[in-house]
Amino acid sequence: MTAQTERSLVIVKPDGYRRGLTGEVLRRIEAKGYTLAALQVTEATREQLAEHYAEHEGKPFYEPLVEFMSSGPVVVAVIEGNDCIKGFRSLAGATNPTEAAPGSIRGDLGRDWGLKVQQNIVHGSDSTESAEREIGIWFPNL
Ligand code: DAT
Ligand code: MG
Repeated sequence: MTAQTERSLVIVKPDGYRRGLTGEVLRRIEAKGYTLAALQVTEATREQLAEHYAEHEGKPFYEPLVEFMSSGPVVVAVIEGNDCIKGFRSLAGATNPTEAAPGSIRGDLGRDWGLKVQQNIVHGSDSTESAEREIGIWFPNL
């Protein structure tokens, strides 16, 4: 029996979009062998961000995070492939770009800018439950 192909929700955050890194992020996803199942440039609404980042509500970086994610266009993608949730988290690297390993998206392309929230170029779902929940927020028709 074949396992159902896993899906993950990836966002190129406003810093990545502004810096012209969308192609580089998508290139790494495709070079790794994952498939793009959906792709959209959009401006996130406050409602989408509140749902997306519900787990972080009340944390000191929550408001700066929502503000930052509203600061410009984002590119939202659904990627597909066996174990792609873990695989993309590995491609992305650690949350803190200073600590993210060289070779990872955040390690190669990100840095600490001394702001209240880390601007770390990409989001990737952290579990199958989050992935399905997040895909529902950004791609209600999928
Ligand atoms: P990740 O994006 O690696 O899953 P997360 O879900 O814990 O990390 O946090 C969401 C985003 O919030 C993260 O990408 C950057 C920011 N962030 C997290 N922890 C932070 C902190 N301690 N200080 C500043 N920004 C933080
Ligand atoms: Mg997270």
